[in-house]
Amino acid sequence: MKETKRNVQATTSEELTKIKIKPPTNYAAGMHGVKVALEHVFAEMGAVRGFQTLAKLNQKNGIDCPGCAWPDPDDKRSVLGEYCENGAKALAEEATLKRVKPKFFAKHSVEELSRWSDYKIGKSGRLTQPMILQEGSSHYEPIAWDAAFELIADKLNALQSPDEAIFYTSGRSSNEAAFLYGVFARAFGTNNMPDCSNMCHESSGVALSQTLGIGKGSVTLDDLHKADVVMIIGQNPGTNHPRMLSALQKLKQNGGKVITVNPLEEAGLKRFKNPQKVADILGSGTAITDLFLQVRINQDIPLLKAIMKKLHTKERTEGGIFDHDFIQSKTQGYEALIQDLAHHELAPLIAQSGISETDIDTAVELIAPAKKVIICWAMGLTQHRNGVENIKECVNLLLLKGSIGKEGAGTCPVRGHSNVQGDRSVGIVHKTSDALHAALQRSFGIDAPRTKGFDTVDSVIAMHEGRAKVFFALGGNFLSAVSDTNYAAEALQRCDLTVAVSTKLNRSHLVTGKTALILPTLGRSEKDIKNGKARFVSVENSMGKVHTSRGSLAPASKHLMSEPDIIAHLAAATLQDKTEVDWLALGKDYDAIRSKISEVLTGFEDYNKRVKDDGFYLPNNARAGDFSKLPNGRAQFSLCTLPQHDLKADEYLLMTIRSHDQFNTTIYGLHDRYRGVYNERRVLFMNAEDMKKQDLKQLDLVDIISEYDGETRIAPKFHVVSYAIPSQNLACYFPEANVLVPIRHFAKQSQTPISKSVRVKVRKR
Ligand SMILES: Nc1nc2c(c(=O)[nH]1)N[C@H]1C(S)=C(S)[C@@H](COP(=O)(O)OP(=O)(O)OC[C@H]3O[C@@H](n4cnc5c(=O)[nH]c(N)nc54)[C@H](O)[C@@H]3O)O[C@H]1N2
Ligand SMILES: Nc1nc2c(c(=O)[nH]1)N[C@H]1C(S)=C(S)[C@@H](COP(=O)(O)OP(=O)(O)OC[C@H]3O[C@@H](n4cnc5c(=O)[nH]c(N)nc54)[C@H](O)[C@@H]3O)O[C@H]1N2
Ligand code: SF4
Ligand SMILES: [Mo]
Repeated sequence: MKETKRNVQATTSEELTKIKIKPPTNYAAGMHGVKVALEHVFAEMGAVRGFQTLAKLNQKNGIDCPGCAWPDPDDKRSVLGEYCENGAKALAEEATLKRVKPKFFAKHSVEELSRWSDYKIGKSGRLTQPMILQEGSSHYEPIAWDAAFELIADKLNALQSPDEAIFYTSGRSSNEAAFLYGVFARAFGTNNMPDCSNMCHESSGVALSQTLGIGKGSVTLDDLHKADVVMIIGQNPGTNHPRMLSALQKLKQNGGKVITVNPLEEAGLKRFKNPQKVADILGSGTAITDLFLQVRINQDIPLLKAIMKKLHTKERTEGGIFDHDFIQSKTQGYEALIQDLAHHELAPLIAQSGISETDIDTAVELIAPAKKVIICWAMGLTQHRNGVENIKECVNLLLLKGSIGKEGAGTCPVRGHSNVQGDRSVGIVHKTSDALHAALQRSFGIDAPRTKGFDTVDSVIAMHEGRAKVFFALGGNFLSAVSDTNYAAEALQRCDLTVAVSTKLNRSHLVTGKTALILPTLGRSEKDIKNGKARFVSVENSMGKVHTSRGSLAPASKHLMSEPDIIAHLAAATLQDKTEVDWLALGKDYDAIRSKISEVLTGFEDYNKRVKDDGFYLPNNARAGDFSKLPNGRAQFSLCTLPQHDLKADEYLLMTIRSHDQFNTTIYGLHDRYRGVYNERRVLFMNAEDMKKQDLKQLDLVDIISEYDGETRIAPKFHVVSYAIPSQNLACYFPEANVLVPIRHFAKQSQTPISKSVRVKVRKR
């Protein structure tokens, strides 16, 4: 048997010598954004096919954008196009005309492919046929669908316990596929259902459930237009949720103010040139941020405490700042919060945040008179050891202002993957609640397991320790998305079988279990036809609205199966007559799946009718101002502790962030236009003074080193780029930097890896 050596991470990109640095831009979108979008679409999809498909993106009865989870307007949609540059790139990536056929796999060994950069791997094209990598083999070979399902069923049924299997989900699956998958995993007998949420907004879910009784945001798109003040903390919408800028533009036109809190002054939050407005294209666009607070990494809690302390002082002297009616009738813990604030001295809070007192005073002046406040956030708050408390501190401020449960106010955790919120709503969670247990029993005759399953961190450790042996992924790129790449690679390689249901090739297909399967599936943009009938799926956006998505392109290959069909076949092959469920019938008919969802889950009553009509909002108690399920029927104030990092003189906190040309581990291109970086991803953004201290010049090559629990992790060969970032703070891109993130370091309560505050040193090469 020939041993193959797989690269778990391509350490250099092909373009290493072509790096070019320009000053960061002052605005987002504009005609340049349109040009880049069209270049991607034309190159991958062809012009006519591209234009026709773009016209259907995010339109009613059209294709839900496969990019982020930003919502579409409820009423009118823009005829000029209801998408952004990165939505177009996401579509182009999926709807490419390039194909990865069996010939491709016969030509390139797995070992060879693993030496390609992530960019080159992703650009190979769409997967076309089920493929198997037999134990000891160097190349993938075609396998028939039935044989693939039989092999998976045999491996699953040979396990000593169902808990030796893991069923991962990435957030692009439809509600229909995700629901069936969750029912199958529980019928098989495990709650081991990690999902990308664990690495993403899990901290938001935990914090919001505990304080407001629902693990989702409370605002709608319309609220965002109507707020007095919107705070955007730890989020880069210009790149990751670009259509949010149109909403912020409307807010500004209505007289609302925007406060941005971020270690980087992201271009998209400076100015927005709406490509649909002639005046914007010709002129300088709309200024988005009124006040930029350049917080040090993970020092949001000291900043929020300083703001709340100053608001409280104003409340005592002037009055009318806090909403006492709301606080008295709807909340619990106000006195304790005020006492806690009194224990903190203002000066050290301000010093710790890294922001001047003048700027904090300006923030207080903006927030004090506001009656309607919204706080938006994303990974800049969730991916820290204190990720849950970061969000609880935001909730504290909103509760003081009575800004929950009324128009123009509330929480806005901005979700990542286009259906990550929906997957959670329909049962992708690593535990089974009492209500779900009872409903599954009633509707499917299934006795779901009661023990808590593995999340992503638990899964990696369990595979590494040999406690899990089969890893099945419904989408995603687990190896490159999770922390501690080398450890995760060892973990996956110890599995007997890894299976990936995927649209495109990625590194998780190359660093695998002893046997590996690729099951190619339809993308959102493709027609899903069964027995001559077109089927549609449904998804939930970041603001809790469930709606349809209908593909319109011819499938990338005639061998593709839809995700619900794949799950149905998996379940039928594995469970045979162990359940009464007619899995294959469900896989064929999504109306039947939706009827089951109506039976099992509250909020989805009459699903088929309501989703076909115009979509519907799921119930949201926080939006309704109903906290009756919380202790004493009240929203909860929380006492949050200050983050402690105690960095030594030569240590830094590193945040691993997204460039403008990627979608998570999918690399669309090698530029990060707004930040002025071209042709290279291995860059390390560093403060100029810190560079001087370390005797580093622009574009010097360095290794980044993290040391945790006596173990050293190294990310080699990064170019230093001088950037306006606070001292002792650094930034670079993931997935390249994931080798540095220690698997056992994650947020308390949510277990979200500390991807935004990794303690590192920098060594010149
Ligand atoms: N084009 C594109 N769109 C995407 C994605 C993509 O990769 N590409 N990914 C999708 C997914 S799954 C997600 S979850 C979202 C992610 O969306 P974001 O959370 O916007 O993505 P990140 O690049 O991780 O950026 C986090 C931002 O937080 C800031 N930040 C980091 N640490 C801190 C901190 O301690 N405090 C504060 N206040 N700010 C901090 C960073 O400077 C950066 O601006 O985007 C989704 N949309
Ligand atoms: N260091 C660091 N690590 C991070 C983060 C960070 O900020 N820093 N962010 C984290 C976050 S927020 C997230 S959400 C995770 C993302 O983790 P994942 O969701 O696992 O990763 P993606 O890169 O989004 O997955 C891309 C792959 O999904 C497959 N795919 C695309 N569309 C479809 C589809 O329609 N169906 C199926 N079946 N497959 C499809 C393609 O094969 C593609 O290669 O990464 C996390 N990792
Ligand atoms: S904002 Fe998000 S959902 Fe909307 S078009 Fe852009 S990528 Fe797609
Ligand atoms: Mo995410």
